[in-house]
Amino acid sequence: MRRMMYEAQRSLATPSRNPRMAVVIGRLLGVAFIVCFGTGVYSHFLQEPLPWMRFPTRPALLYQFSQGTHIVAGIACFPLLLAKLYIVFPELFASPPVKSFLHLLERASIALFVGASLVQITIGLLNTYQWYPWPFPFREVHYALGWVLVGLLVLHIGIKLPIITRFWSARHEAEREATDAAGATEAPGAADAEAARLEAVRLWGSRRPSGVTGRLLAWIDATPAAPTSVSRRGFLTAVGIAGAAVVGLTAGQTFAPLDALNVFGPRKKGVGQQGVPVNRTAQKAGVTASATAAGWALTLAAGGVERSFSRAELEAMPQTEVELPIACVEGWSQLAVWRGVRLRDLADLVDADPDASFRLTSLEQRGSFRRTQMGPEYVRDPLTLVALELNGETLDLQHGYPARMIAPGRPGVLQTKWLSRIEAITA
Ligand code: HEM
Ligand SMILES: Nc1nc2c(c(=O)[nH]1)N[C@H]1C(S)=C(S)[C@@H](COP(=O)(O)O)O[C@H]1N2
Ligand SMILES: [Mo]
Repeated sequence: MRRMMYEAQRSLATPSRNPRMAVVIGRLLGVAFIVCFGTGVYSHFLQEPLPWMRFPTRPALLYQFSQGTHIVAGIACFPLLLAKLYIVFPELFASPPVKSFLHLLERASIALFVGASLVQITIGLLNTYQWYPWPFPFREVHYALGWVLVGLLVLHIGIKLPIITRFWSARHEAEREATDAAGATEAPGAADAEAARLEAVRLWGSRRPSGVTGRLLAWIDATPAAPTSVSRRGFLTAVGIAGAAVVGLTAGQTFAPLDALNVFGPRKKGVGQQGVPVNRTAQKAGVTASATAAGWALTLAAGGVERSFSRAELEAMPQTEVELPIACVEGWSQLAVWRGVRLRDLADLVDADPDASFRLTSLEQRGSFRRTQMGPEYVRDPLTLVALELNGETLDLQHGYPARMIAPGRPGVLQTKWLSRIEAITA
């Protein structure tokens, strides 16, 4: 059995499978996880604020940027995680499998870490395609796993600290070179490594790239003259190309300059009524009749005061034009020009408390976005509008006609369409 495990490890040995490569990729993966966690938690609290929480309303593109970054970093996790698993795969066959109780705990925590990571990035990605082939609620599970992963990441870094410091501290440079040299001659599978190297030379050539890339590779590969360097370089190049491809071919759904390359992103800029993608249609929301009814009016309520406004009355009030994005939690976003009545003007007409939060209710009868909440920082912001027009035309039914909310720095889910009632919440 022991022999079999050893043989398995031996046959899997290749130059790119070494602790330093594990650290290099692991570091990038750690950064991507932390970026995902930070932007994810921000998105979470925007949607479910604790009572005392207030959020910045500038830059107006903040959420577009933070959630776009979440999806980009999340997508980059795919090639990085696969690369990392590739590198450490032979560890699966380590023998003896368990050396001590502590070692058992270490291996169990890593198994959990790998499993949870794969689930997290898979459900995240499928969510951006609005595909939910699982029986649990996405947001709750994705949120909980976010905390689990950060906990396991800290634990993992703690456990691996000896390896990490050995390969990153300049003070241990000499020691590192010594272990490398020993590893090159004594490691099991050295012959296989040599074969892999020759194959890599055939595939990638032995020329070293110039410029920044060359210097970066030289830095990563502390032994540039060593025969194994080419294959390591080839591996990193492959991971780099895979990462650039998956990110480059989707990031355009958020970051406009990359739009032309947006091949796999679930949404495309400019496609949809009035040049803006539509998330939930009026038909699906079941509001076609109520939204086009002649008697529609928007009701504002605060304290005991309640006033209703027809669309004509809203159109007769002072109008403001703003440029703000719809920035969906799913990662796509689209900048657009909106025109309508400032929410704070309407709030003043019903003498709402300046510190009051508002509750927005849609004509929609069911659905989780039928009711949303807005803190005073958004209510009082001069860019927050009850929008009546989009890109120079009457707001399309699909975009929330007769009136929808648009505010700076908020997730798309909170930009309530087909408004029917806006009320101040008294604490
Ligand atoms: C380690 C990696 C990741 C971590 C730690 C993470 C963490 C989070 C957290 C904490 C949230 C907030 C959930 C909430 O609102 O309650 C979130 C939201 C989200 N994440 Fe991730 N995430 C990761 C990877 C990904 C990936 C790979 C994707 C997709 C490519 C993704 C897509 C999303 C989406 C679409 C949301 C918005 C959910 C919603 O509000 O409906 N995430 N993420
Ligand atoms: N009433 C209502 N408003 C809604 C939604 C909804 O389902 N119902 N979807 C939200 C989501 S998730 C997004 S991203 C934006 C999309 O706006 P658009 O369809 O005009 O682009 O509307 C938001 N407003
Ligand atoms: Mo959305």
